[in-house]
Amino acid sequence: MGWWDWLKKGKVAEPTPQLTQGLQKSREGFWARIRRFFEGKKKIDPQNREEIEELLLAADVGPQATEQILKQLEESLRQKPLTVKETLLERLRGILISMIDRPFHPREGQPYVILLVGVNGTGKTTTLARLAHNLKKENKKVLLAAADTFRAAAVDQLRIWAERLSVPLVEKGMGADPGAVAYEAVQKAVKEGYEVLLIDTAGRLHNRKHLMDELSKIYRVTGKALTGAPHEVLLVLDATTGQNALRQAEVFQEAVHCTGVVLTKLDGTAKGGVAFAVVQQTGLPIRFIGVGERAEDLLPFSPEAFVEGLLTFA
Ligand SMILES: Nc1nc2c(ncn2[C@@H]2O[C@H](COP(=O)(O)OP(=O)(O)OP(=O)(O)O)[C@@H](O)[C@H]2O)c(=O)[nH]1
Ligand SMILES: [Mg+2]
Repeated sequence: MGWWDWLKKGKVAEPTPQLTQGLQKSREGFWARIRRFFEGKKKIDPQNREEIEELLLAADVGPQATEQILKQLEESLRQKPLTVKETLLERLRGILISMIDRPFHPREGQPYVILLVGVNGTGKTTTLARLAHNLKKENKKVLLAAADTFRAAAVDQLRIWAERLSVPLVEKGMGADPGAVAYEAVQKAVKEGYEVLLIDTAGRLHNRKHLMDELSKIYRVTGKALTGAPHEVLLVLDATTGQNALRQAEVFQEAVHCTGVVLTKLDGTAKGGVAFAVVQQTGLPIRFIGVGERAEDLLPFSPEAFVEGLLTFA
């Protein structure tokens, strides 16, 4: 299945070796403890309930998602007791999968406009370049826009990517009005028949209010240039920041209508449970995950493959 299909339809992707490798730290870290604990258990009692809670919290699942998992486990056992062969691990697996399996509502649009937002350093520009790379491989006509005009280095970084990928870039240099960059890029994409427009944005400005005002302006301006745009607003979160990512999500969701999450740097954490907390809190589907430094380390997200990557030893 191609990247374009994934973007437009959100069909479930297959597990890949990159995923298995990228989740190694988590699988061998906090999730190995969870797996060992659950595979030996047949029931939940007050004492091991507390232990389960501690294990999930330690893996960054967060208090609300942890409580939800525990409640669902208890409910599941009430409704259907474990068979002789089953252990709590199988039940946990199913609950975790359904928890992060959020529906994605595809939207129509040409050009298909994708806005990337998130605090500085989470991986917006890298994700944008990786998306461009994969879509270009499928012969899609891709345009980039440098709406992070706060730092000169941000525009330079995107220009380097654009050259490397042989993808055109709309830029107006450092200090330019990011709204104007976005507007111009959408107009160009419409006029010249681009299929995808990827807009990079700043992760840091003088202060948070300023950043949020700027993002909502980019969002509005994009919609003015093309009705229905942006079709996708990807909130990029760094998995290694754990529960901080949740606070960021809250702030960004107030400023713009996010449609999905990109969870990056999963290779850099032994916890990985933040995925459950993020989906539980934001209600957004995870669309892509970053599991390494290489271009091929951005992956379409599959709930089944993700949970397998955390809990299954080959
Ligand atoms: N290990 C690892 N590193 C990643 C991943 N995704 C991004 N990075 C790295 O994270 C760093 C920051 O990425 P950027 O794409 O520049 O982040 P940004 O959100 O654009 O940051 P600002 O432009 O400062 O707002 C880079 O060194 C990337 O290589 C990932 O999945 N795994
Ligand atoms: Mg950037």
